[in-house]
Amino acid sequence: MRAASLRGLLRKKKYLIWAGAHDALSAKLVEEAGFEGIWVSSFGVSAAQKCMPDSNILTMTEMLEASKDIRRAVKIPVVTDCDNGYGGAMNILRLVKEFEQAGVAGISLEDSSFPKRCSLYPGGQRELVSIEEMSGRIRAAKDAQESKEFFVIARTEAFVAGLGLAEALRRGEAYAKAGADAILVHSRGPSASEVEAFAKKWNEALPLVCVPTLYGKVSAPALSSKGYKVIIFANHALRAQVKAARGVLRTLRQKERLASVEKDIAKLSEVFELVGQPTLEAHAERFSPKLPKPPTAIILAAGFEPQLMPLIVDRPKALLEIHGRSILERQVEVLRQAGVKRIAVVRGYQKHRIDLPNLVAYDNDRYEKAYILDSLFCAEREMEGGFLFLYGDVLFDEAVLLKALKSRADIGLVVDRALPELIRQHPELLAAHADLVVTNGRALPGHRFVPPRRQDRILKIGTRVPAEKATGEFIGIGRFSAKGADLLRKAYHRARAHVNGRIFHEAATFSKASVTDLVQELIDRGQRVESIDIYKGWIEVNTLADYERAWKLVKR
Ligand code: SPV
Ligand code: MG
Repeated sequence: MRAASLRGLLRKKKYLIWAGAHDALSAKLVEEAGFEGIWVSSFGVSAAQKCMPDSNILTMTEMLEASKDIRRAVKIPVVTDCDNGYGGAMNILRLVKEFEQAGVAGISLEDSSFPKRCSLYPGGQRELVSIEEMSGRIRAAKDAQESKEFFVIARTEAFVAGLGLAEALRRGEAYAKAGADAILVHSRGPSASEVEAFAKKWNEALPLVCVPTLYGKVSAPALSSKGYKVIIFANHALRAQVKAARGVLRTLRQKERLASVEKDIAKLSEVFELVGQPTLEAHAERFSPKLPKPPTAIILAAGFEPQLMPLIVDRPKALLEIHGRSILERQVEVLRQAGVKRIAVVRGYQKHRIDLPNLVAYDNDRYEKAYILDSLFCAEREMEGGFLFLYGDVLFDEAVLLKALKSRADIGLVVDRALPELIRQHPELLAAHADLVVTNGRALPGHRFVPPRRQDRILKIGTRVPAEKATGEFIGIGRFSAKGADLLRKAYHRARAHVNGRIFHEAATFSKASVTDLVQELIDRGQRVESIDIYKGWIEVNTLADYERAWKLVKR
């Protein structure tokens, strides 16, 4: 297909200009600049990919791999410079099959003997193979191709070897007779006179190709007017790269500051665009499973709790250790196990003690005056897109967390529905400050509990909910969807602006408010707040007795 389009272009256009590429990215730039074809230069690939001289050191397969990468990156025809065919006619039989199958539009074969020297290298004797041998190479190439479109350029190095015009013509004519599709006449300049003289005497119908590297003054239209159909600028992307990279790297080394080179380098977005990053995103959107993004967890660990003195004389409550690991460490471990990637901690009292790796820290430096709701809003930035919050003193089973993470509620609070049973059996265990809730449904008294299929709504929440009316206890974990987070934030800022010094639900002032006060505000305004039901599986550490109990209950 590419070979056909190469032939189509040759028919359609007065002349074609190809540019050399040494890898997929440079090929992309060649295409972007509007050239009609890619020349996979042996000089370029040797230099750029292996930093080696162009002297038959690279193998056929290395040039093939480079050509495949390049072909994949562009739509325009790709023609590979296959030097002298890497051996004899037998090698060329294989070579053509490989390149044709790789989707390369054509190849070029030159009449230098093995090992060749790059035509541009100064000095040195150039040895050419006999006309017969080169003709055999061409016949082998034409015989091996499967499609009639595959394009074989025969290149003579007669001028480069100092053999003169007559020999160059003799060779060109013989190669035409052997079946070549075009003749590349190479010359080391310094002017275009050799290639012009050749074209003047050229009587065959075959198109002529030239590579004007060392006779750079002449323009492509001028060469075309002399009879050249394809003009190849073989190594200019490579040389531009060397000069630009060398300059930038030297400056960078000297100045040790990125700003010194910013103007001389491509923008990141340019590179993103070139390698198809926007397509990648579109593909991810189409083909990758849409996994819900785990929410950020915000752990509230700012407060100072005098009832825990002197236990917390040198650390915040969240750092109390139980069997060698702090509450915070245990929380983080369970969160990570449940797939939560981003964890923020709001610190306050003894904040410098909280220094766990991979946690994002926020500080409530006014923790003595601004309580837990303000602490939560220190991490307001983390709420975007939905979040989970945890009080810094709860220890819980992984199942509890998984339930919170699975909840589809816009606003859901984890509620222990074993409460009525607890009150009935051990009223002394109910903490004085417990956040009790009233839901629209109630757990049936008894030993077992199955959460309702449709989650109950929370109607009342707070420490002043009478125990006999309560149907559950809020455990200090809440889940907000993106929308829920939005609602919460709006409610917070609205209340903050308006409440100002007056009581706010159970709080004497807004800055003393708890998260539950704001949740009650949302409920009162008609917002649905769901109860994420659990049945036991958690404890809190709020008193010395709690702490003692935790040592007995929590596994080592
Ligand atoms: C190449 O680009 O590898 C060529 C052209 O063969 S030249 O380097 O001029 O020989
Ligand atoms: Mg070459």
